[in-house]
Amino acid sequence: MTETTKKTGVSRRAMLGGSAAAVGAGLLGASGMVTSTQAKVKASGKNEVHPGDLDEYYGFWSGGQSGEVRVLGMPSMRELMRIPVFNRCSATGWGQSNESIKIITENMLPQETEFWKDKGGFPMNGDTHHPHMSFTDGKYDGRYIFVNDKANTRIARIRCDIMKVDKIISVPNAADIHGLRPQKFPETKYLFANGEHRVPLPNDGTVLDDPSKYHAVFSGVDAMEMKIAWQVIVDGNLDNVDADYQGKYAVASCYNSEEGINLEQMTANEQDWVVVFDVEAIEAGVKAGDFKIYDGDVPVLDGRKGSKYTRYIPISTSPHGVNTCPDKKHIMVNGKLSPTVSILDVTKFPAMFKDKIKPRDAVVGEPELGLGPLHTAFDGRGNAYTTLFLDSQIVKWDIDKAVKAYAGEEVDPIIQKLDVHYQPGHNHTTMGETLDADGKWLISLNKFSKDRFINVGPLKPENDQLIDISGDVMKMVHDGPTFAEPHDCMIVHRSIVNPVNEYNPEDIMFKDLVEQAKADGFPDIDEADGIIRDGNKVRVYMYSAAPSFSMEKFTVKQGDEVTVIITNIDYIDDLTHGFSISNYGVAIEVGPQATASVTFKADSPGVHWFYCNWFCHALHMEMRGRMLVEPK
Ligand code: RUQ
Ligand code: CUA
Repeated sequence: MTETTKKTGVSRRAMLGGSAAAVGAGLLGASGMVTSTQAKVKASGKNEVHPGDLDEYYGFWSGGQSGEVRVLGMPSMRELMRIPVFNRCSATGWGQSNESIKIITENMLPQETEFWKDKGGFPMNGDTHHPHMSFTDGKYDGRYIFVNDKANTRIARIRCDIMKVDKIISVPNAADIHGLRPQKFPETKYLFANGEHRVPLPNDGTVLDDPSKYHAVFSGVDAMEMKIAWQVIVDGNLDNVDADYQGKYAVASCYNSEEGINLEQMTANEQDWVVVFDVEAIEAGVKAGDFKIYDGDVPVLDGRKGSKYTRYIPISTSPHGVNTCPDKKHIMVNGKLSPTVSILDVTKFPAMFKDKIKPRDAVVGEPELGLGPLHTAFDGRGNAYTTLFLDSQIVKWDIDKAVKAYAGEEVDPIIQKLDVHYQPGHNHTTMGETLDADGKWLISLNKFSKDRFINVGPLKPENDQLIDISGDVMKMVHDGPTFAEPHDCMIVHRSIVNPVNEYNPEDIMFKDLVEQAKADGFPDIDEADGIIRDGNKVRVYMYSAAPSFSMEKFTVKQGDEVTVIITNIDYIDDLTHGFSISNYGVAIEVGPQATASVTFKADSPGVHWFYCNWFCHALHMEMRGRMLVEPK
């Protein structure tokens, strides 16, 4: 055994005897409740979207460790688009075009810039978990999608008009952003972001193997500015988070109140907690100067136990998902290791903060639902749908009855259990995290697909199952394989999202290029065509109209730093061009009416064809030219 396996107690043999067996037992369904097995279903047809017909909803799916966000049509579950976010995308040139590199790097912390300097400039990976849309008055407003990067402690914002990222920020002081939620009311002023792991503050090597000096940090991010507004140190770590419909609080789950560093220590206590953050009190604390500055010039307040900024509500060990109900009153805390969901009543929070009631008195229900409750979704009709990871089921339950049962009435809140395949994490209903929850469809994001698809080798897709919840019973209607790893998704009615068909040449995203072109003597970037030499820096301007580039060839010298700036002057729907140079590793997307640029060093002499790499015309293959690189 290596030192590491000895320390954590993890070995192949231990795993087979322990956790694998627990999962196996979970598969058998230990709860004994009445269940609906719909392992094989005949399509009801309701979810079918015929060729030429359009979906009713947009689904925004996180791409997990692929680092991207995906757009699906719902209920067809057809994948419509991929939005590169924290990944390097070969198709679009995200991570290579100058415009994307600027977005990725402009808000890195100085020490990150230094660290990545000789490693490509920025991280090439990401781990997206929680995509959420901006809110106005408790409803989706169609402006932005926000998503976290757990792997490199970042948050990105996607513009819904063009379905591209416009901002990426690094979060100082915190480690590994996991839970992420926009404020719901009156609008998304803040994003609430959980630093999941505990680290020293500052994490500069002064403190190392002394976990008692590690902290988890909660961040309030100004969502429109994409700047960290304030941070709060908490006890324990931070997992998931949601906001209330009053705009006053955020609630974050904590596993590992023990502040342990291995599995045994992290699960030792019977109880963990959720932390409730009082947003107004925090803002007042910032105003009053009750903070310290560590890294990144951000006010950091102390929200550990006893602080006026927070309250800690005890919950059975290792709670996970936090989901606010569209009834504006209840927030569900999913038990994970406990078979229960704890129902918090937000109307009790003011009294809790005034210490008129104990934190635990904010719990008004705690139904026992089954093994491994992780996340809960809502239909707007008083029902909740909770994923049971170990039982591989979705349980539908009545919120009102659960509250009554807790108060002592003899009522059973459980309505139905439906088998899903297999091991669901998140689930999500149509419009379910807003006041517009419409109770039509439920998605179960299952972590394992096993036998549901023809075998593609040891690495299998996940299985996202579509469930019809419009009637009294849940009905499974579709299996949808997805690649790594949709942790979470959100589903929004198509009337709210209104993307454009072409870029606006005046858009802020093109400003730098338009200015540069002007300075280089091209007052109209649509007609910019020519070569500007500036020492060993060369700027090559051309425009493209199917099926040709304005320039048939250009000549540079070996060793030149070449920037190619291309404007796509086509303004026809769906007419994207690309620009690729053979054997130079260069490939970028140039959308209709967009300008894009890429910079590379011309260190390989000879003839290099450049060509359009997005199929655009019958003569797309002919859309090409030559870069001639004169040897030194
Ligand atoms: S968490 S499977 Cu990353 Cu959303 Cu619960
Ligand atoms: Cu332009 Cu292909």
